[in-house]
Amino acid sequence: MKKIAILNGPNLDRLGKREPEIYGRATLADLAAALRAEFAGKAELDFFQSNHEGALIDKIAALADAKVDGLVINGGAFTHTSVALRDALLGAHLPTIEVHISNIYKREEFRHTSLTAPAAIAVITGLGLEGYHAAVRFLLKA
Ligand code: CA2
Repeated sequence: MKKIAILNGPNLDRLGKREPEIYGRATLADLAAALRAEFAGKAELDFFQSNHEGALIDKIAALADAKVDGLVINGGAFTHTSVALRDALLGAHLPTIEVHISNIYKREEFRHTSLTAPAAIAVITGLGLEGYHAAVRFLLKA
């Protein structure tokens, strides 16, 4: 069975608890439950969330060492700021899909740049939590 990691960056632990008009009402636990339900028996899913840049980087290195089959990452605001996260992803050489719940291109100018996107096969932005499902589906076929 393929192993797929799902990484979420800063403040995504607040999902469903604030700003429902942008991010919806489902929590990160709801997302994990929905993904586990869809991919039961099809993929081994490893969920990780951190508000700390270094913790995300350490996790990416560990996933690279473990040679997981795919990575879905929502780097949150680090997407727009972190050269270190980009370097970690480029160095990991893992099939990666970048996901954003909101459409970053409909929002403030500073969200229009993703430093991490060049490390990804594709970016899914604006499909809500469905983006994570689509990303895992793609990685299982890839
Ligand atoms: O749309 C996305 O998924 C983002 O990656 C979310 C980040 C934002 O900085 C990116 O530009 C786009 C923010 C995550 C904050 O999530 C919250 C969720 C609920 C309540 C408060 C924050």
